[in-house]
Amino acid sequence: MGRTEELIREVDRWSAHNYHPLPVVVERGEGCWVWDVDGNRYLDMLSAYSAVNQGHRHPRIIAALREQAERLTLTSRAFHNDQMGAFLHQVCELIGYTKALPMNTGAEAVETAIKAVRKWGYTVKGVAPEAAEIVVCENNFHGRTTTIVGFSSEEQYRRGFGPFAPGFKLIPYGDIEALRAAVTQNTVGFLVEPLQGEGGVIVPPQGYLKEAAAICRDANAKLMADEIQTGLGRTGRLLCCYWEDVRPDVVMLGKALGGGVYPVSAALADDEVMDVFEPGDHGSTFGGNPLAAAVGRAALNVLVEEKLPERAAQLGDWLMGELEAIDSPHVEEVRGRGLMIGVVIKESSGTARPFCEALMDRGILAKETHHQVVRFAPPLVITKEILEEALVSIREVLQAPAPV
Ligand code: IF1
Repeated sequence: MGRTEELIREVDRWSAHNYHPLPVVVERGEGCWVWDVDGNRYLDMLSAYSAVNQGHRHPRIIAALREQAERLTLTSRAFHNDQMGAFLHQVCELIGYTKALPMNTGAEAVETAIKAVRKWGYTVKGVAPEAAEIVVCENNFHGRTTTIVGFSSEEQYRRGFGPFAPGFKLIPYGDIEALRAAVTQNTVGFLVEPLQGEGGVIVPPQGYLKEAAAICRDANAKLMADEIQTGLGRTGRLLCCYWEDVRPDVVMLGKALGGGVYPVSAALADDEVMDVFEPGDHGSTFGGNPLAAAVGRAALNVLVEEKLPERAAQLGDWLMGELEAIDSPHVEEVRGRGLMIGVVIKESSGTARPFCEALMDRGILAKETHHQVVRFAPPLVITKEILEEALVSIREVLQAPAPV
């Protein structure tokens, strides 16, 4: 038995079976590339679902991790540390909000935003106790906690995990009239991905976010943008909302905020929302720890100094064009923004998974989403030359008979 099979068998034996990974065992990563245990090199076209925007093991981020690890890694928030203030100052100034609350995972940033907006609803807006409502969209993905999957429209994410928290109203994504109709005096927020990732790389109609911001303003409700996957350059702007010049009331960041080396997330808002938190209201053992803060600062520096959002915009436009130009009997649509691209496979050609396996055989790691979509989301440090090389294999796979 080869090393790959041996290691997959060990995972199969000792891990809960909560994923169906591609049959590849990665042991090393650098920039856009990863190597498996048998020494095969692959182009990473998933970037750990946009947590590796800066590339695998970016030297400046690794240096920050190492340096801080030599000094101090964790104190809890029971004491101050010398890194958190500077990190939150940097992220607030970069993204343009007066305060941030640091957490670890994206789901924790979403839960933090939900708690903040609900408490703002009760203490500032004057919503009756326990009556706060947050509007969310069908096909959403905001994480895996029971509160969050409670408002998922994906049956599998909910099955067996109830009962769920009340106070959420589902509407169709991209349908501005549905939002207008859903808002009531008890609405405290509209939680939305500016582009639905897991939902299948769904770009909303032009003007949707702008209209949503206006409806929220008129209803004295908060526009809550989940930029955990779309933010930090992924779609070609620092935030995906900037494509419509929209400044959400609350922004959730995660994934690439940790530079692909450490879980770092945060909820950002202005004082009117953030000041509802009082000492002891909310927190987390690791949230805002010095190692996360040092890594987060380096992750943001790389993002800005290497102009990763601009790269994603330029390379993404070109890549979308190249993918659209492929004459393939299997492609229904190519959609996305920046370097967050989905190639939709026709049902008549089967599902996206076999295409991902065929790409893996050619040294490209991509992941399907929602059965029919091959997602392409390479690290934003990728070059046009590397993408041109990848397109040779992508064309081969998309122009060959449908893989089974
Ligand atoms: C899994 C999906 C992507 C996210 C958005 C919050 C979170 C995520 C927009 C929560 C996380 C990850 C989670 C991971 C796979 C991946 C994923 F397929 F699940 F849906 F990216 F599309 N908001 N997405 O995309 O952040 O708590 O994970 O740090 O759960 O399978 P997290």
